[in-house]
Amino acid sequence: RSALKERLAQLIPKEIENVKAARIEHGKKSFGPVTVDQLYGGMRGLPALIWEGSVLDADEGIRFRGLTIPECQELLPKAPGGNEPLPEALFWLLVTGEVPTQEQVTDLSKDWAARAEIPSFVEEILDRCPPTLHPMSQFSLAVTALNHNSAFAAAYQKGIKKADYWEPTFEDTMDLIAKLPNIAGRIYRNVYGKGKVPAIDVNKDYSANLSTLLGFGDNEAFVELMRLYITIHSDHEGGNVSAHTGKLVGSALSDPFLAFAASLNGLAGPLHGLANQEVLLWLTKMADAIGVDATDEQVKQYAWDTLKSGKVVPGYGHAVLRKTDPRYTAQREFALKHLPEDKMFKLVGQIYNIVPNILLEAGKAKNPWPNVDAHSGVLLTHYGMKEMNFYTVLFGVSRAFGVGAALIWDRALGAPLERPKSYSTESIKKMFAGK
Ligand code: AMX
Repeated sequence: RSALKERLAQLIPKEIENVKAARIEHGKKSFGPVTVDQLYGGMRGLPALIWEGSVLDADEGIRFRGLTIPECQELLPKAPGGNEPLPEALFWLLVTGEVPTQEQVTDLSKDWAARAEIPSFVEEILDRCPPTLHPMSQFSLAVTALNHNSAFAAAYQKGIKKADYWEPTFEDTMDLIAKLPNIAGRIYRNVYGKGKVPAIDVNKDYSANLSTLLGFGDNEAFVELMRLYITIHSDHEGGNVSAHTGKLVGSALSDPFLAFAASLNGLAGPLHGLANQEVLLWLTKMADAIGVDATDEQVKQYAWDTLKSGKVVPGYGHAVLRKTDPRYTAQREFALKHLPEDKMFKLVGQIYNIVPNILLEAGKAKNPWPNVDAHSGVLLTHYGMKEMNFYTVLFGVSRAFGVGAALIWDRALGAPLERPKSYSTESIKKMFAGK
């Protein structure tokens, strides 16, 4: 057993009691009324899910098990000589609620490196995809196919007891996360003609291996960026499309590969994870049209033109957040430290000074501030990863950490099949007739 599984086995009985106690004390309490508008309005603000790994505050942003992003940067173990938290440590935190030791983090790095290989038939599936098939579709195909070797699916066929569901879920989640660098690396190299995927180095951390497989392993700053990137993209509470989809599909006892592939299909939408690709496209078109040294007036005009043509400004706005996303700020600080003179970074900063006022003036968006996707693409571009269609794959690699941790806890706590009630407009009219 890995150190993490050992710790989890100790925590689960306590947490089951904790949940029982919370339900006895609060189970019949109400969050307040549900309005018909919430049913039509994408369920905004509707309290509907339990998600243990993180909670999102509209003003302050995300906290992973109670820790803000700057607190994670300070408290979580780092690589020797590195400044950014190791995603291994973040995963440990999401799963246990505890900050791990350096040794526990190294144990996870080694465990993931040992599980990293993907079956040859999955390699073949990826190799046969036309390079014109979007990298996110390829990613989802490969993750779905990993279900072939699912420990959970096999155990379920053998009649595993409900109390033990978490164990094969844990194994599948560890395998899933471990295999993503090989999948992402293969997609990147196949689609953009970057040669063969090299081997994993069992003595390196997850982000170093991911960077090597993508072809950027020699650049320590890129490796550091990956550590930060995965950490901040990992989890954003339970209601966002990718997180909620994974939880929903997992509730049918579909194994973690099937559940996470569903998450990826949601992440591939332009209002969600694909926004990082859209931002780069938008920035590139802007730079082509008005240059990277454009005046504020030109940037203003360009943003207004986007809105007037009926499009959204990608990277701005959020369904929950009402202030600048701390994930944006963390990336901005990284850029200020590592690439302060980069022209595209400067353009992103200029847009930050201009777009919120325009969105306020336009008067529709409830949140005029930037989200995580407004920044990630320029950092990747700076280090030479210019293929914007690939960016959401990196978001997907990161999101497996949060969805995986949630799937483990859902099975440990015996979360039931999700089945909310739906209504037709006709039934709502009848229900409230004369009221
Ligand atoms: N540009 C232009 N219009 C925007 C806008 C933006 N960035 N953000 C919101 N609006 C508009 C909406 O389209 C909506 O218009 P409508 O009434 O004509 O349909 C109106 O403002 C009200 O929307 P909202 O309540 O503020 O937002 P929401 O909760 O419905 O949607 C989001 C949130 C993120 C989809 C939206 O802000 C958006 O489309 N942003 C651009 C895409 C983006 O950056 N997505 C990434 C989000 C983070 C992530 O998941 N990775």
